Amino acid sequence: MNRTLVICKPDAVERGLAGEIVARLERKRLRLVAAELRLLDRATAARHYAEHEGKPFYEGLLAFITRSPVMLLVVEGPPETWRIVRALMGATDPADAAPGTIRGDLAIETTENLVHGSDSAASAAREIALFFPALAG
Ligand code: 3AN
Repeated sequence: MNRTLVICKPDAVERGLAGEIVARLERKRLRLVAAELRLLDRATAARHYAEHEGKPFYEGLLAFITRSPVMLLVVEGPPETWRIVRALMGATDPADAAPGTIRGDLAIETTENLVHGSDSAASAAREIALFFPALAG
């Protein structure tokens, strides 16, 4: 089986939508392997978003993701599970996210778009190792 990382971002937890997001993943038949509510520190968030360093939205992104607890999830499913999660999430900009997706149904801003999902198999491995080192390998 294949695993990927999902983050229900601070806006999701603040709005009481973590359960809705978990339910959508479970209804799709993805299996929860790990789930933890955690307040991210800046250093961990910076490692997670290293690819965005230097972009105009980088500081705001770090401030947002560390402002209140996130719900970290590892989910398991068939090969390329990360692609299944990305399809459920919808496009990064909620204006482009199709109805029926998490962002298409529940988000209205690119900055506060509820959810993160690994964007490749390599990212999934890196992010699982970052947030759940005991599951790495
Ligand atoms: P995704 O979350 O769909 O994987 P990424 O990895 O490109 O998208 O971006 C990570 C996060 O950075 C987004 N979820 C969003 O919060 C923020 N972000 C990306 N692009 C922009 C942008 N043009 N303006 C503001 N925030 C952005």
